[in-house]
Amino acid sequence: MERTYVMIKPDGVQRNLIGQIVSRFEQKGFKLVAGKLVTLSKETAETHYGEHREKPFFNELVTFITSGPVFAMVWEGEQVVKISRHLIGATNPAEATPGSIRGDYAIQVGMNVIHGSDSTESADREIGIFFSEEELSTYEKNTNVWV
Ligand code: RTP
Ligand code: MG
Repeated sequence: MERTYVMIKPDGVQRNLIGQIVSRFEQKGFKLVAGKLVTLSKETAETHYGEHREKPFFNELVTFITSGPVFAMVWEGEQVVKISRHLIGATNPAEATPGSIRGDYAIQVGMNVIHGSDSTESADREIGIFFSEEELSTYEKNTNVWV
């Protein structure tokens, strides 16, 4: 089953958006495979955003993403990479559709609340940066048993 890496950025954590964002992924029907609150080192941030190393906003991006804890997650489901990008919305919140996470919660491109992998290859790479194999849970959901 396909997996993606999703990360609530420091602005989203500070603004108490973890619960609402997790809820959107749960309600969509995806399965949470891993999640943790973690503060990124400069090295981890530079590795994660390595593709942007030459961009003018790179230093600003690394400074921002290391400025406080992020909530790192792995979500699983059919077409989860593509569908998560739709849930998240356009990179620039000014262009993000209302109803998307960035469209509803963000204003600035530099503080756009959430990250989601842009391809299955990126997802595999990013999951490997943030989680060990033991941290990824494999389980079935059977709601009838619990209530
Ligand atoms: P992300 O990787 O964080 O999920 O965002 P994305 O795929 O939608 O966008 P990407 O092109 O990968 O850019 C990574 C992050 O860099 C910041 N950015 N700033 N100042 C700028 O023009 C600019 N452009 C991009 C954004 O915070 C973006 O999420
Ligand atoms: Mg990206």
